[in-house]
Amino acid sequence: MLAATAARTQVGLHPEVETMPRERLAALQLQRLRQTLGRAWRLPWQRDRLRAAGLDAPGDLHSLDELGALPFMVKADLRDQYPFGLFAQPVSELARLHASSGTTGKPTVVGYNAADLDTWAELMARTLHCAGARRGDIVHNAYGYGLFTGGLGMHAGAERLGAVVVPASGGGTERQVALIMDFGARVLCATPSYALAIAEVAEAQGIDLRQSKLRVGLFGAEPWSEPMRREIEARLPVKAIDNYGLSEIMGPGVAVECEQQDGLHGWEDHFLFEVVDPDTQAPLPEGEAGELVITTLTKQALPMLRYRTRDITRLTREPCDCGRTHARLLRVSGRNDDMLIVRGINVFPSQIEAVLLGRERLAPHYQLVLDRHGSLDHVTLEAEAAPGVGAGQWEGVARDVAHRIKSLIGITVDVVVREPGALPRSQGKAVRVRDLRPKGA
Ligand code: DLL
Repeated sequence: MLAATAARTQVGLHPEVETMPRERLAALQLQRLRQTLGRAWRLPWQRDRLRAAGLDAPGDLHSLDELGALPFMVKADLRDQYPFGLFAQPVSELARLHASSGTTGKPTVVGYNAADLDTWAELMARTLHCAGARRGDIVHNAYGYGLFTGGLGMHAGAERLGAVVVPASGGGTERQVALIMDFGARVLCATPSYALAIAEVAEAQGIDLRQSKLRVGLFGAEPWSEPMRREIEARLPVKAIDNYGLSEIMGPGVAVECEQQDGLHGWEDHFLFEVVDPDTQAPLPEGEAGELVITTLTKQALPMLRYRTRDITRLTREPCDCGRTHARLLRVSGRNDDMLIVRGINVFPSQIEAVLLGRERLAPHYQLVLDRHGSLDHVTLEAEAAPGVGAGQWEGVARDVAHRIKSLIGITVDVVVREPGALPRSQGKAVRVRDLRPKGA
């Protein structure tokens, strides 16, 4: 009994919270949700909406079940109140601003006070630790530094953990390879597509990163598939760990896989997770795929209530073999906005990736080109021949991939195989879809 307790308390960087019994976690969540409502209440915009939903005062919420009656927030709310309209305190009291560019209109601006930065660093340290990073490790951080939350978020977490951080940022890939080898990094942080680009550049330079000291990879910020994980793990000597986050909620550090690689633990002492039907917004039972909705429980400068992430995932609260009690997100397959509807069939780029990757004669790079033929959407998959695969074979490879996509996903795509190196390489988030359809169609 004693031994079991001792073993249990060693799970995670913050064992007492990471393995907290679910009833205690729920009590903590309710207490923190009330505090968050109290902060949100300072904003007339939030107060009016909450009152309209039947809440007379922040303390009026008596159970987590009542959360479902509160109104959602969406990305447009942040844009409409650009730049600082949703902050619960004056901007002069904050310590940091980040922004995500987005493809249309104004960027989305998020703010942190000193306490928020402290919480974020703690959660990132916990996230890195959960992935397998330890104090004293050299952490090569190839996430972009700047307004993007990836670089600075990981950086603060690695420092808080007591690791040695190399602030490489994105780009200059040849130099990154040299630094990884020379400094002996044990942990690599990057988008999965950039991790592959690093591996590829190393191979082209005749450097075998499989002989490096790398052991842990924290890959996220974009959707990726199981075959992509296998591809990365074959080319780099790492356990490839998925981690998820978004700037509106905090940045990286919202959810991460443990060594089981079986779903991403969402840190429920800081966030409430719901999955809803994206069309009706009705709550979905555990295990069903739908839109992830997140409420922050400790963010002070920018409390977010029931934020509709547009990300599609499934949630489980089944116990995990690692001993952590926090719910798991079962991979984020993609954004609702990135979902293609091809002749009535919904498909995410990551599903096509899963069919494409691991084909022997193809390199693990691709782009989907959307076009319009008459009144119908048309998809072309641009794939790339693996080095050494002669042009005479490309057509056969293309036919084979088109056939597999048809039989496994049910959609018809044209497949074009291009010469090695023809497709753009990512330095951050990969661009998987080029939409050439006429605007407004
Ligand atoms: O990408 C934060 C981040 C940085 C996460 C580094 C992980 C690592 P944004 O730029 O605001 O923030 O983009 C957030 O990226 O809503 C998802 O659509 C997507 N995304 C992030 N992580 C994953 C993941 C950062 N692991 C948006 N799997 C999110 C799938 C992901 N999609």
